[in-house]
Amino acid sequence: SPRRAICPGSFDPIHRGHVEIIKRAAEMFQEVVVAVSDNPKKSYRFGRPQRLDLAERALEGVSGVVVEPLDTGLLAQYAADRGAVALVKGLRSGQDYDYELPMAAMNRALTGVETVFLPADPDFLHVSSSLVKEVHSLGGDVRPFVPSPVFAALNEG
Ligand code: COD
Repeated sequence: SPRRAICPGSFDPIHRGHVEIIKRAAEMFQEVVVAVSDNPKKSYRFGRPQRLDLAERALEGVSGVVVEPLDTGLLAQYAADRGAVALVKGLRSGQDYDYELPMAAMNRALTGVETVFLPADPDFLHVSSSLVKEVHSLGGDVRPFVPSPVFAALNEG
């Protein structure tokens, strides 16, 4: 059976830091599922269909990668249902690590799914969905940080 991994996230919107981590995961695993979450407690700039569509377009041509919705529910269960051996997360800082470590331990305790941490590429250490949205809304040029379909979507409204 294929060694499958999950790259979960809000992807609101997907940016180049995400794409870079997903491509590295695709080198390590036979199949990578990019799982676009929907948390009813979160308010998103882009609705889930658009976040899915932008992720698909940003990852076009990257082999071994599929984009799927992650419905409300346990990520660990979702991973187990798909037979995934690992979750892959990018780490930008010690703060990311402090946030991710208890979730990694909890997910492993729940279903045995491992979490693989990849250090963020230094070129994208400063890139996050929230900063992309803020900089763009204040008139800054975010083209270096996002795939072009995302730049177009940010300009649409
Ligand atoms: N470089 C490298 N990696 C990056 C960068 C960057 N510049 N920016 C972000 N990342 C990584 C993040 O570390 C993260 O791992 C991933 O990309 C996605 O980022 P976001 O911001 O789109 O996604 P989050 O952090 O909002 O995703 C949250 C999850 C969906 C993972 C989380 O809410 C979850 O696990 N939900 C399921 C509910 C559940 O099971 N809860 C119990 C958990 S124990």
